[in-house]
Amino acid sequence: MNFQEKLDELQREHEALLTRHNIPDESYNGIYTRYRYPILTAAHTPLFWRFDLDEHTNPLLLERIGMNATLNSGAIKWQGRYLLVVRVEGADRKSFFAVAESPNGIDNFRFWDYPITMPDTEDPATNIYDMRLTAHEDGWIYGIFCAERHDPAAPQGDLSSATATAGIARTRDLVTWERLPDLKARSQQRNVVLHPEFVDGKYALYTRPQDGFIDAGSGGGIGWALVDDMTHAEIRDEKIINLRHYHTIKEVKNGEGPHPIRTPKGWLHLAHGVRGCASGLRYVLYLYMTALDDPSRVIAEPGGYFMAPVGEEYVGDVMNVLFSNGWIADDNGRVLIYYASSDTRMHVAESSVERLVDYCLNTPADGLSTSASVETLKRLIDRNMKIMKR
Ligand code: M1P
Repeated sequence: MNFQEKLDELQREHEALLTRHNIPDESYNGIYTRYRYPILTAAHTPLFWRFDLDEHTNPLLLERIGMNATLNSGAIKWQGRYLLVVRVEGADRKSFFAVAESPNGIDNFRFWDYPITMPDTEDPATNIYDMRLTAHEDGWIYGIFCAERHDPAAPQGDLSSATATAGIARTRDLVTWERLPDLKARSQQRNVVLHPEFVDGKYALYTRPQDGFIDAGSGGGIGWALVDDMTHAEIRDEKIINLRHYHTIKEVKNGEGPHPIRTPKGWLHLAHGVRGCASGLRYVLYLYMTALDDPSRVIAEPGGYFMAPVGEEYVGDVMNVLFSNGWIADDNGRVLIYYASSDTRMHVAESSVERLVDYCLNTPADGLSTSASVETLKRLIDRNMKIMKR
């Protein structure tokens, strides 16, 4: 095959992948429906990001810049378009942000031509990732993400210790971004999310204080802090609003996903919980709700996970991980949940505000022991026995 024939073939295959129709999965729980095909993989990135298309400089048509993964994506419905700010990870292990757009939120995602140019602060980060998008009532779209740097306190020769800080930027068009100073906080921070409305006249942040880069340690759980000014955001007071507990899906750590959705019955939150097991850390997704008049007050939390890896979702760069930092609530109540599996690829699941609120308000809470779980189960069986005997 000559250069042009091979290129034509690559383009045909790429186009077929990008335009593949997605199909709802058949398994049923009434709560959500997964879609069968990943919506974004490394192979979805444009060929013109990966190949030098000039036959003179690349006569063998070699891939020049490898892409490794498309994962933890922020999401927003903007001007009627479904947009993801995708964490794309290159073969060089550097993550960057790039917008992918779909006409329906389910399939046909296509990357915009250029990745996002995110300005640096005076202290440039080595790696940035996991953006949460918030169209705030102040008129800006904010992106808060993890800015990772080599730990200046690491012993000489230790090239893996790092620090996590919340980087902050804002935009009006998702093309041009104004970088604001990183969040000032006493501890390291990841999974920081901006609430979409002012609370007591202030910006409200969901936080995740952590002792180290990986270890949440004494952090306690998902935190809450009010901030006067996003152009100089500083956490002075932080309280933990969603705690971790022994022998639960979030005993090791947890973190807020995307910003919560306002519903008539309260703020609907999506988060991830982490536990340890013999094969390493296991990341699952869970939901909880907070009060409309006080988004920091938990009013419902179903026991257990909402979504956990299934099938190929178990397998990837970091196994046994589901992670979500993006969802979109349509005006008709449909909710599209965008999640990554095993730090490798992006998926979508569909639900509705009605179903998710019902799930939150009517799923039994975690009783925190085997005997409590068995009593909860027996109560449901008792009620169902009466129905079945009618
Ligand atoms: O590898 C799983 C996840 O690990 C981290 O999650 P957390 O912030 O809860 O510690 C992040 O690095 C995340 O990007 C990654 O998906």
